[in-house]
Amino acid sequence: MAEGLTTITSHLKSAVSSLTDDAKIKDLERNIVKPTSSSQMTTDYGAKVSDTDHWLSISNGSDVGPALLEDQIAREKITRFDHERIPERVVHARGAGAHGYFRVFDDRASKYTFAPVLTDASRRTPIFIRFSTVQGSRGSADTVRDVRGFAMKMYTAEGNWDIVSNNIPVFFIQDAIKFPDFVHAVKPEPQNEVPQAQTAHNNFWDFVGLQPESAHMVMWAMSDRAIPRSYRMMQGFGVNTFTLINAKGERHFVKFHYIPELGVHSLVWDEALKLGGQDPDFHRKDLEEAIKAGCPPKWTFAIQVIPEKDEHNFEFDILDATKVWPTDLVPLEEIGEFVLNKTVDEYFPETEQVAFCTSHIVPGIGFSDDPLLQGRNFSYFDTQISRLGVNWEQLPINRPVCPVFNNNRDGRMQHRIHKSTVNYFPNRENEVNPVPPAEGGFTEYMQKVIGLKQRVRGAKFQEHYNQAQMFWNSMTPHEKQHIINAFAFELSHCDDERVYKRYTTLLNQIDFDLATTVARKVNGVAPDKPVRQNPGKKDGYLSQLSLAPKSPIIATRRVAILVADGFNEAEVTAVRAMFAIGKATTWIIGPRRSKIFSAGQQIGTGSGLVADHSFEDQRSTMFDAVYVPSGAEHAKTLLKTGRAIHWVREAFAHCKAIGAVGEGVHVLHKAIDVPGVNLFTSPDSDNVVSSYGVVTTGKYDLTSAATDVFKIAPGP
Ligand code: HDD
Repeated sequence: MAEGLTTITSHLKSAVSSLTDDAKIKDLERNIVKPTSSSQMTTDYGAKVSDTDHWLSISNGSDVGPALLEDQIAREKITRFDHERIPERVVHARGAGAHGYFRVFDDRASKYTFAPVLTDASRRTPIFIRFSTVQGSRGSADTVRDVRGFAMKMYTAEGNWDIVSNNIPVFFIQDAIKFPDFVHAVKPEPQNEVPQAQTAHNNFWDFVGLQPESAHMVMWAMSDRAIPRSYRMMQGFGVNTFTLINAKGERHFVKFHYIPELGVHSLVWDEALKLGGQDPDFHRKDLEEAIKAGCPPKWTFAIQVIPEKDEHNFEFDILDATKVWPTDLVPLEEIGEFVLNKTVDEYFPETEQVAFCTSHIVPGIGFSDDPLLQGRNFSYFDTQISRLGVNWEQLPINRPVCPVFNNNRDGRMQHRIHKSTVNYFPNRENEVNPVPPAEGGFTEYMQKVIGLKQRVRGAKFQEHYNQAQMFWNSMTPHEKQHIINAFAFELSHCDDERVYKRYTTLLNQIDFDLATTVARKVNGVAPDKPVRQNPGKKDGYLSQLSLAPKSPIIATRRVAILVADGFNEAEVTAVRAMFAIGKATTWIIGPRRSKIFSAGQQIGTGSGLVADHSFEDQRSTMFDAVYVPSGAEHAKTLLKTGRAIHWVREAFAHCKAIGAVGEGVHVLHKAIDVPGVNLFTSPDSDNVVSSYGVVTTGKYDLTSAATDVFKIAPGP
C-alpha cells in the first residue's frame, strides 16, 4: 500500500492546476438568474404573460362572477406557491451560511496525510459554511441557549470534503443509535410541541439525568459557549475522531479545531433572552453585516494528532465523542486558516439546499471506529434523500467543482444528461474506469480487526464524569457563576421533581459546590458530602477566555452613540472617524429617527445628524458599546428620557464597554448607581478613569477617552 501511495501526491497536485478560491462562485454563476428592468414576465414554461393579478373569471364588468379553473396562469402561480416548502432539517433547522476559502500555511501536515487540501500551500480551496442552532425550527430565534452547528463543505479538487462540526468539542451521546432518543428528548415535548428551541423542559433533563454519558456535554451546554455573541466569535470542532493517512501509508488519529481570529465571546443570558424577541435574526444579520462591511471572519485551522500505536495510551477512549483530548497530552498544531468573504445571493438555493455528509471525505483522510461517527456516516446521506431527493448532490450548491463520473443514474430530478451508450462497468467502450490508489483513487486503510459481533461499548466508554469535572475546574469564577445560573434557570423550568432532583444528585459526581449551589436554587437534592474526589485537574484551553486575541480587536463591534438635540457634533464626528479606523461601526441613536440637531444650532434648521435608530426601535442588547457625547442641552434631555437612561443601565448590566465625555458623564451617573462602587470621577474631571468597563473624561480628548473605551474588551 505504502508503495502505491508515495506517487500519489504528484498525481493529485497536477489535477488541481485550474482550481481557484472562487471556483465554486464561478460554478454557481451557471445557475444565476439576474432579472433587469427589461426582463419580461413569463410563465414557468416561458410564455409571456400580461396579467398575474386577476384570476380569469366570468364577469359582466361590474359584478364579480365565478372563477375559471381553466386559468393556467393562475393555477401555475398558486401551485408553485403551494409547494414552496421542503421538509426542514430534523435537527439544525435554523441556520445561516456564507462562502469563503481554506488554505494551509505550508506542507507541515504531510507527515500525517497526503491529502493535498491539507498539505499543498499553493491552493486555496473554496468552502461553504453553514452555522446553525440545533433544537429550534427554521423560524426560531438565533440567540437561544443551544449548541451551534458549524458545518463546513470544502470543494476540493479531489471531491467535496464535509466536516460537519459544532462549536462544542464533545457530544451528548457516545453511540449513534441513541441519537433519535436524544433528539426526541431535546425537541419540544410531544403532547403540546412546547417549548420551542429550549432545553429548559422536563424531557431533556429527564433524558440527560438517566444518561450520564451526557454529563460532560451538558456542562458545555450550560456554559457561555451555548450563547455566542456571534457566529464569527465561535470556536469550531470536528468532534469525532477521524484519521489521516500519509504517503508512507501510516495512519494517525485526528481531531479538527477552528479558532476564531476575533476570540470567543458570548452574550450574557439576560441579553440572549431579550434578543430572542428584540432581534431573532441577530446572528444571521451579524454574519452578513460583517462580510458586507469588508471584515471577513477568519479562523485558524488546527489539528490534534495521535499516532495509531498510541491509541490505547490514554485513560479515556480516544474514539469516545464525549471526551476531549486534553491539550497538555495532545497539543494543537495550527496548519491553516479559512475565511468567509461572500454572503449568499439567495437563501433557499444556497443555505437551505446545502447538504452535508460526514461520509464525504477525500483520499488521505479516513474515518475511525468512533461509534458516533459510524452512525453519522449512514444518517446524513439518508436525511438528504427525504429533504432534497436522491439527486441532491447535483444541486448547484452541493455539486463538486471537480469532474464527476460514475454509473449512478436516474432518480427524481436528474439534471445530468449522460451522452453514452453504456451505464455499467466494465463496458466495451472502456468508459469511466476506476482509478488506482496511486493515481488518486480512494482506498481504505487496511485495518486488522478481530472480535465478536455484539452490542456493547468499550470498557473506557463507561467513565462519564472525569472530564465534566475537568471542564468545571478549568472555568474562571465568572464562567462558573454563569454555569450555575444556567443550571438554575433550566432546572427551574422542570416541574417534575423526579427530573430536577435526579439531576442535582448527578451534579455531585462532578463537583460538590456546584451540586450544592444549584440544588439550593432549584429545590433539588443538596448533597451533604462529595461522592467522589475532585483532584483539581484542569486544561487551560477549555476556558473561552484563553482564546482572546493577543490585543483587543474592535473590528465589527457595534457602538451606539446616544444623542439628543444639542449634542457636540464635532466631537461625535471625530470619535466616529476613530472607530472607523478600527473598523468598528457606529450608530446614532436618538429620541427619533430623523435629524438630531447639534449644539449651537437652531433646532429645526441647523446642522446635525440623522439618527439611525430611536431609543425605542433598537435596544442596547444589539450593540457592544455605548458612548454618550458632551453637550449641555442634549445631556439634560437624556437625563429626562427614561428609555435613554435604561439604555445605559442595561448596557452596564450586560458588561458592555461604556464611555462618556463632559456633560454626557451626568447621564452615566444617573443610569449607573452601584452603591459603594466608585465607577468614575466627577464629570468635570479631565482624567480618564476606567473601571467596570466604564470610561469617562471631563474634556473631549481623542487620544485618551475614546480609545480607552475598547481597552476594556466588550462583553464577557
Ligand atoms: Fe448531526 C445535521 C453536527 C451527531 C444526524 N449535524 C447536523 C448539522 C450539524 C451537525 C452541524 C447541520 C448541517 C447543516 O448545516 O446542514 N451532528 C453534528 C455533530 C455531531 C452530530 C458535531 C456529533 C459529533 N448527527 C449526529 C448523529 C446523527 C446526526 C449521531 C445521527 C445518527 N445531523 C444528523 C442529521 C442532520 C444533522 C439528522 C439533520 C440535517 C442534516 O443532517 O443534513 O442527519
